[in-house]
Amino acid sequence: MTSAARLRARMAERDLVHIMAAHSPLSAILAGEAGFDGIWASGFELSALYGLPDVSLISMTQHLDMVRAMAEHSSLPIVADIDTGFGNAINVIHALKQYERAGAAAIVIEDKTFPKVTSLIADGRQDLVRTEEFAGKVRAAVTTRSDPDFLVIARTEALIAGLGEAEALRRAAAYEEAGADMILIHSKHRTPDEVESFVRAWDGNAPIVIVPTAYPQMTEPRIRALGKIGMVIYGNHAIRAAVTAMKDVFARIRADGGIHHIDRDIVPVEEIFRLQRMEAVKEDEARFLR
Ligand code: SPV
Ligand code: MG
Repeated sequence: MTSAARLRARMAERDLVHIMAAHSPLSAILAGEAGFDGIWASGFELSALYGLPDVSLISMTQHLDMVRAMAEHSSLPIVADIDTGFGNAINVIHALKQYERAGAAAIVIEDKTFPKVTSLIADGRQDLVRTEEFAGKVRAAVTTRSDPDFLVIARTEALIAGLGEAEALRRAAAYEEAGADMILIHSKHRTPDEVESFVRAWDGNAPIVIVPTAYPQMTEPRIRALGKIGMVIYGNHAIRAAVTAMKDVFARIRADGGIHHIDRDIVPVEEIFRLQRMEAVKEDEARFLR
């Protein structure tokens, strides 16, 4: 069973799948152990990991290498955030083949111009490509996939760009018509009302994907009550958790003048050995080292 088939099966058995951001094989492993249904190979998180803003600076190769590494270490399906698809429909054709081979289960492409600007930044430059142009990119992706289960998720940034609900609905309908399996609607409103209004007005068949980073009040019971939403992505909580923990631990070591207090508050090194599967190395040593 391909990872795309596993994601489809999970979606069929649950009304809502929850997908956690990851930026490394280690964070992907932890997301798996926490019980999430899949991994969001977030462009924002990987950019931040490299100390870069999320403005199309990370190359496809860098992102793809990370997707491949995560797929090797986690059995969770990967939803790959490929931003604008690295160019036009021709670039999308190339990208789709690469992500399919890398072991991803889905790609999300967004209707912004390349280079894009991260969505949640205040007063960001948010230019969208023409609806017809983006529908062509979606069609290119859908036509290119060799695994029929591989999901093509079309993301409209119409609300992020301030173009309003009617434009968001018009674009979403055009992308579904072009073959998108799901529609990701993104919003940076601090309350769920913008997204809730879109979801209520959506009369397409494609299930909706949301990324409620800006409006965390949108809990899973509230999402379920709304209906039509098949996937929730927790977009940047792995990198924010890592930053929170490192800042706290680094500051305490400086303040304490040593590692003597912090030691009992962080995981023991044995926990890292477990995550690295050192046990398997020991077993192989016993079997094969002569
Ligand atoms: C990402 O995590 O890279 C996303 C979500 O695309 S957001 O940063 O909110 O646009
Ligand atoms: Mg992104």
